[in-house]
Amino acid sequence: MSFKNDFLWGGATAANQYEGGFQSGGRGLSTMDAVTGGGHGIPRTITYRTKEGKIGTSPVDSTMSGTVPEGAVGYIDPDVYYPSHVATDFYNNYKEDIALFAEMGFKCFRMSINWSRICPNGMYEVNEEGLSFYDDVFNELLKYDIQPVITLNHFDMPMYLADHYSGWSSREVIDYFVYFCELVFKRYKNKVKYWMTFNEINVLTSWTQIGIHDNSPQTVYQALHHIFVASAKVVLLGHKINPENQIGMMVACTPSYPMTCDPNDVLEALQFNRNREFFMDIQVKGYYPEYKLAALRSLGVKIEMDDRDLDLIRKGTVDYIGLSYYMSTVSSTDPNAERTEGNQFLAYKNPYLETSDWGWTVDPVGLRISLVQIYDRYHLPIFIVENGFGAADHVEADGSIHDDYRIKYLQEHIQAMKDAVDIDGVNLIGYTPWGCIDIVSAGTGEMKKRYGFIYVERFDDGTGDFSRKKKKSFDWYSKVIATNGEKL
Ligand code: P53
Repeated sequence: MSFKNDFLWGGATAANQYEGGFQSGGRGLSTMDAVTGGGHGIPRTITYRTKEGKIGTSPVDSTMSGTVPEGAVGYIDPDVYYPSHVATDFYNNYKEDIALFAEMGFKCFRMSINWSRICPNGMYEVNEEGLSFYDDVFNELLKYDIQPVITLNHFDMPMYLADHYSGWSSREVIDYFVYFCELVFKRYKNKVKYWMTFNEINVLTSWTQIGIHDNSPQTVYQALHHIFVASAKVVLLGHKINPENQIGMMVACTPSYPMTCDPNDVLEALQFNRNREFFMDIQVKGYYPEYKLAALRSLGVKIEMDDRDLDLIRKGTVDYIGLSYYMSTVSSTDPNAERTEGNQFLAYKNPYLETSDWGWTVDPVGLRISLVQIYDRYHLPIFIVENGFGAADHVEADGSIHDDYRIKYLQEHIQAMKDAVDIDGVNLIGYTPWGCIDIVSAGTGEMKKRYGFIYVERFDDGTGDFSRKKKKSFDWYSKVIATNGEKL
C-alpha cells in the first residue's frame, strides 16, 4: 500500500536561487539580478535607477513583496553582492549535482527555466545557447532516468519586460510568455513531461516576481488576470504540442486555523484560506468564484478582460495541483490575541506548535489536513513540489554535518503524507523536498538558511569554494526512496 510504485521522489529548486551564470551563455538580465542579499533580520532590497537617474533601493519583505517607483528600472550596482548572480552555481556544476541526485535515487528533479536565458529581453528572440544549456541538463537527468519537472516561471522575469511594460500589468506580456513556452515545449518535447506554469501563484505581488510598479489591488489583480489567461493558453498549447504533457498549477499552501471556536475566528480563517483556494478555483475549476468577484467589487477593483478570456480560463484547466507546504498559521478576530514578533506570514502564535529558527511553525498534521481538503475539493492528483526545513547547519571538524532536525521534520511530513494516502485516500503522485541541495533563500537572500541533503560551501559574505558535501540526511533520504517511503 502507501505510495504508488511510480511515485515521483525527488527534490526541488528554482533558477534564481540555484542556477547562477547570470552573464554566461547569452542570458539577458532578470529582475532577481537586482535583488540584494539581506539576511540577519535585514530585508533584501531591489536596487533601481529612477527616470532622473537617481539610484535607490526598496525593501523586499519575506513574502517577496516589494516594488520600485513608477518609471524606475532595475539597476545593478557593481559594488553590491547579489546572491542570484552565482547562487550555488548549478550552471557550472550540473553534472556533479545530478550525479549526486542519482546517487540518492531521485526519480524526478524540479527546476525552473530562466526565461531570460531563452529570450534575453523576454520578447520574440531566441538564445540558442540558453536552449542548449537546458538540453544538456535534461540529457544528463535522463541518463539516470530522472524525470525533469519544470516550473515555467519561478519568481523572476526578464528585466526588460519589468522596465518597459511594467511586467504582467501589460496584456502584451501574455503573448511574450506564450511564445517562450512554445519554444521550450517544442524543443524539449521528448525530454520533459511534467510542467507547472507559475510558482506559488497566490503570492505574486512584487516587481521581482511579476514586474509591477505598484502593488495596489487594482494593479495586482489586473496582472493576475493576465497570468491566468497566459497559464490557460500555455496549458492548451502544451497539450496540443504533446498530449502526454502533464501540466500543473502551483500554490503556496499555508493553511490557517481559527484561534478559538468563536464563529468569528472560524469565519476569519475561512476567508484567509479562500484567498488561496481562489487560485485553485480558477486554474482547476476554470472560473472566477463568486466570493472573489464580490471581494473585488467591494475593493473597487475592475479587471479589464478580452471577450475570449473567460472561455480560455474555462478550457485551459490543469492536470494536477502542485503545492508547497512548510507551515500553518492562525486567524483571530481578538485584538488581544498573542501576536508573533515581526513575522509577516504568521501573525499569531499557535501554542501547540514549535517553530524553526526563522519562526516558521512545524506542523505535519497541517499537511495531512491540507491534502485531504484539497483532494476533497478538486479530485485532481496532488504533487507536493516543496516542503522542508530551513536551518543553519554546522560542519564538524571531520567535515560531517549532523542535520537530525531536518531528518525529523521530513520524517514527520512523509508520515503525514502516508496517512493522507492510506487512511484518507488522497491521490498523491510525488514529493520533491525544497532545496535538495543548498540554494539561496528566497525570503531572506541568505545562504545561512539551508534546506539541502547536499551542503554547498558558499556563505553570505560572498566567500566559499562551492564544493559539495553530503549531509547525514543524504543517506537517510536515499533509504526513504529505496524503500518507497516504507523506512522513515
Ligand atoms: P525561503 C511563502 C510561504 C511559503 C513559502 O522559502 C514561500 C513563500 C513565498 O515567499 O516561498 C517558497 O527560501 C518559494 C521558494 C522558497 C521557499 O518557499 O524564504 O517557492 O522559492 O525558497 C522557501 O526559506
